[in-house]
Amino acid sequence: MGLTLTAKILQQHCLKGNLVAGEEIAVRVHQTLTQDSTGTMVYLQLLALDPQKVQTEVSVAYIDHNMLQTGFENADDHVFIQSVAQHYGIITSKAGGGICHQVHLERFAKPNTVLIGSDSHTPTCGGLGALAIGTGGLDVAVGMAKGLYFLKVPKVYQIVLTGKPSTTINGKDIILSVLRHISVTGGLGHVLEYSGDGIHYLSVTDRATICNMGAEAGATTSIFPSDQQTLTYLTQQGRPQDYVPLEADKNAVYDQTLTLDLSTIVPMAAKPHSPDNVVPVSDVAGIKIDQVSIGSCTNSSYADMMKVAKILKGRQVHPDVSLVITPGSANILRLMAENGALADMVTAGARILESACGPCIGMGQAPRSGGVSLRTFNRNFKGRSGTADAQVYIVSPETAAYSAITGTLSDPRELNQDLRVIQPASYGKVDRFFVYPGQPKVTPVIMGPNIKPFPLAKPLPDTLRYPVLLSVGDNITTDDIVPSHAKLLPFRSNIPHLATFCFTAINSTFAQRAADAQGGFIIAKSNYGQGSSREHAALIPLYLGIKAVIAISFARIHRSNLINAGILPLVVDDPSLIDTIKPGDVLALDSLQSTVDHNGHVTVLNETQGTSLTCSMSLSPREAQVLRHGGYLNTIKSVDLQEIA
Ligand code: MIC
Ligand code: SF4
Repeated sequence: MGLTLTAKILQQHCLKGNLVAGEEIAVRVHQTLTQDSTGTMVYLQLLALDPQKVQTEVSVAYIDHNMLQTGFENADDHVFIQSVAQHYGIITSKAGGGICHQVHLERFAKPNTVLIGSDSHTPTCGGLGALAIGTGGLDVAVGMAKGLYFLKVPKVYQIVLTGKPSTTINGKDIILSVLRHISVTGGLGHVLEYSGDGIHYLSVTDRATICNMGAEAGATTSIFPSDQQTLTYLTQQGRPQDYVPLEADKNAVYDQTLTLDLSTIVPMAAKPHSPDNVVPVSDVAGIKIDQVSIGSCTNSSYADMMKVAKILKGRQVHPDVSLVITPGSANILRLMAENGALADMVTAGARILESACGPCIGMGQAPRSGGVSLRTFNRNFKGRSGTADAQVYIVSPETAAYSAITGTLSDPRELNQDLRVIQPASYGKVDRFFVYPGQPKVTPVIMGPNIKPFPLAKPLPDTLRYPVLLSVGDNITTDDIVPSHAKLLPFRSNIPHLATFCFTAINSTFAQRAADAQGGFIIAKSNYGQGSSREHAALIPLYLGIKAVIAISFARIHRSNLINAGILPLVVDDPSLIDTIKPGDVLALDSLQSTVDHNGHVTVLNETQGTSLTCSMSLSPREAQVLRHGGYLNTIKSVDLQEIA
């Protein structure tokens, strides 16, 4: 039986375990990336692990999320991250260098390597054949300290792309079409692996856009083969030596297959408030818009920027529209300045932002009340833009730029313009935003007053008896659990402060009630914890005394974050019973230690209703140990990782 591309990479880099779907293995980690909003926590954890130096080939600490410096907090965090990076042999990409995933693709990612990152869009680098996985911060800290990562062997979902896309089609329209088919849960437990004749028409950056938004399908990661397009890109980036050819065996066997004919794909839009709420742009054309925002790690490549510049050149942004553009890296911004694209944008009336996440993470550019915003980003969850009642549509840069001119949501095919971009033979580079590390353990760690210790759980007790503090529905995002915007991002290194905002958009009294109750449970439905990798969505409930989340299912990264923090992720065996548990009910869980050790079923006795149900956790032996010890960090301190793998 032939091997999938995913299996080939996992097999080569597997350190321990069997390549059987669902079983946990340990893999060698070649590269890690962090960004600043999750990074402060990662580096506090790395300090707790205190290796001599990082055990990876390349580790990069990007500063790209928390860019507003309206007080000392973000600036302190940046200095802290850079100082820890220097301390342990990590490269820093300073503020202004660009968005982590775009810069990593340009400068560091390599085919046939394992990259983990403390950001859910780390799979972007799957666009050039890396197995790139978004994880919680503690997993990245362990990856740096020990050079390994534990994951459940995913199933492989083959996505066959046939046919040739038209020139107005962006990778974004392709991944939106995939999401339309498989929804925000369709990738759970799978790697989305692309193949077929159509992939040869897709550049590495289009592929990166597609891999980036595989995160929105809940996939473990997404990956393209490494082929001529990969070699071309790496050559343009000045590192052809990093190329290795890589593809699945012809007779590889997949768990599922979806075939898409690229010649039939049309411009697509994800309507409010979910990335899988996808329709052709023509179905929603004519909606009056207030704001257009182009950029983010999904669509800020050189080619995307040049297509936007082509559309804007000689035209004018509609008087009722605010158009903001965020190039993905300092190098792209430099190229645009040199070739005149920047002038075309500004002349048309575009606002240019620095190379960073910016509006995508709510760092400014919140739309007006009830405003309609078109964004080339990857997530349009309610309220994420910073305006609770804004209507956010996710579209391609082509659709966004054309709509900015017309003032309404418009189909870029009407332009009838050749949007092909001639790539430079060499992209050149801007190196000055990188700070390369010197001798490890020489630079002192600098910690400002906003940086507070993170909470640690206690070893698992044998019984838990607490009230239900909150009951929520399907697809609760980590943005719902811990909101993220310009006012709160400065407190990512201050769990006690951030805790007061936990679940505020859903239930304004939760944080106070949890603090008063000194222990409790959360009840949820399907796909609890989708979206961001922020481990704050586990650490803050831990800080507030949450002992277990009982749900129908969990998103992958969040489930790991709960276990890493020492919170039980209980999956109800009969989903129809989840509604029998009401807020305020007192639940009792017994014999937890032996149940966790034997990966058995937990009986949840609802003392208030006089009913009971059972739950399971599908724990690997390592995860069971982690829960027993009260979290990953406590475990590593007392047990040798190699032994528990
Ligand atoms: C996001 O896009 O939601 C973020 C902000 O990049 C997060 C990380 C975070 O919450 O800091 C992610 O995707 O993991
Ligand atoms: Fe940054 Fe947005 Fe990408 Fe997250 S999705 S890494 S906030 S650009």
